[in-house]
Amino acid sequence: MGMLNKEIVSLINNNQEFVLTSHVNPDGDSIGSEIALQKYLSSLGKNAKVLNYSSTPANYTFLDRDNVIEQFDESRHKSLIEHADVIFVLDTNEYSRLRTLEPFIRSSKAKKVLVDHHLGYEAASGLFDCYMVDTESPATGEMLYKFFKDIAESSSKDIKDIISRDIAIALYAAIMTDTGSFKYNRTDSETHEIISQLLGYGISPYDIYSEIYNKATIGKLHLLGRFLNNITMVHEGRTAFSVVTQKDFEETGTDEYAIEGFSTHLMSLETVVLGIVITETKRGVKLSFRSKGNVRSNELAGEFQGGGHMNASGAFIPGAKLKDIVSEAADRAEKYIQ
Ligand SMILES: [Mn+2]
Repeated sequence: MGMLNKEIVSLINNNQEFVLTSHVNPDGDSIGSEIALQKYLSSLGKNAKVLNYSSTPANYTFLDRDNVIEQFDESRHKSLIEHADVIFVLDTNEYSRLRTLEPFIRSSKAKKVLVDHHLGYEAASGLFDCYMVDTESPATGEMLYKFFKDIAESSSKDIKDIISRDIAIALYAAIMTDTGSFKYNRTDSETHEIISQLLGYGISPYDIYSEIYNKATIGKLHLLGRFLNNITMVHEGRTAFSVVTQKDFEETGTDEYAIEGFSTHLMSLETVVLGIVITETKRGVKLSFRSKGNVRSNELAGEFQGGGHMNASGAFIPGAKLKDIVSEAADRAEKYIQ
């Protein structure tokens, strides 16, 4: 397949204590990649702990049947990070997205390994000891698959001696979620070939999809109803935004996690190139931007001290009033959609 990352292989072979982590608000790729790597390391007899800032979202707990993921707690985990031999940071190249783990990981004497597919890793240059980066890859889970495959080939092992059924499920979930169920641009024939190999384990695409996406509550659908009803189109239909208020959350019995995926509906509008989800939280106003093509949503987010990727970004304005932000966001958006 590719070139075996020998540096990472020798770090794995020559060490015993591992810590794995990923970004705040973990997604299917972060949880799936953590589980896959944790299970691989365990199979080699290594001690591998997964520590996350956030708790695991309910729709991904099925990947962690053995409860290996722990929510970071300074008093319990500080010395574990300090004394680890190797720390893997998966699916983000920004230390700040590790939130409260950041200072402990940065000051740990452990070798730090970055495994990620996001743009902007140049900024992390020198902050890790070892890099496995592929910005063309659709998912960290796909990078790990190739890494495992390379290990198998270089040691003349069967891939099934390395990728167990549980690892296959975790990698499948990682790749499925980060490719938008195999529809985003970076989904290519290689992705489908890898998925084909994973399906060889007899795993069920329907069951995995259902575990992750068919978990809505009636409250979430009622909230979605309000969100759809509130969609406003401006700039000749090129920008669409909608607002979710604290009252909406209260009256539908939901919380801020329930808006995940709502932006897809804005982007499904044919004429729209920029979508903005505006959420009133208890501490301020949250803006979530999505865009199509060359519309630089991250620069718009930057105007609100936020950031992200060109087509997906966000910002948080503490203490702001919803009404002010709605008009400001729409006004500032105009110059980005030309
Ligand atoms: Mn990812």
